[in-house]
Amino acid sequence: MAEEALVVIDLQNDFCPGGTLAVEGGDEIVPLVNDLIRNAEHVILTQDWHPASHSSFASSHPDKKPFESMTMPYGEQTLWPDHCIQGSIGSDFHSGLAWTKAELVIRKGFRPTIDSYSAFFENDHRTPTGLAGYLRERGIVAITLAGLATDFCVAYSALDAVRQGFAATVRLDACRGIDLNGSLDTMLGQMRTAGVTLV
Ligand code: VGL
Ligand code: ZN
Repeated sequence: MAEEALVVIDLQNDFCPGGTLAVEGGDEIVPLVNDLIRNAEHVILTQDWHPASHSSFASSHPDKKPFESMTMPYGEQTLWPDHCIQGSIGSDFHSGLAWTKAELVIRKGFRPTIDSYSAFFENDHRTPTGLAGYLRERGIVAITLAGLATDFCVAYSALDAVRQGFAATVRLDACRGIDLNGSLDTMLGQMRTAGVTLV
């Protein structure tokens, strides 16, 4: 039977106010996401999960500052403040998130030399997280996405979902964006063009 799943992206302390890579209003979506969780058939969470000194951290590159970018072997990479370090409080889910119903937690960004925005593939667009296979084996054909950040991990996940043949809906009211150099408009446009349903 065709099943649907809710995928909650990176609703972690470091992306909420007070965190090291805080998304404005990131914590405001928690009640909405909890409603979505309550009403979902299946719930999957993603957790940004970096080792200390991850290559996506500006602090790992002596001549770089946060929000600058640099060329990696797999392409351009934005450099971030240190965030979501494995096992840190910043990497924990927001304390108000009703996460217990989750059937799967996909961790990403754990390889030291490559970042991973998407829940499906790392930033080389080649290395899979295993999520597509998991969804297929479970008979899940459509996903709804919510979480942080709209223009990075949510958008990359939605675009990959469509490329992998899943129907994808983004609940914009239950997302918040970083908006770096117009990234929010850019990614909303890319999602619309790709056939992601934005509601
Ligand atoms: C994210 C930047 C770096 C996200 C994760 O969850 O959107 N953004 N790591
Ligand atoms: Zn990250």
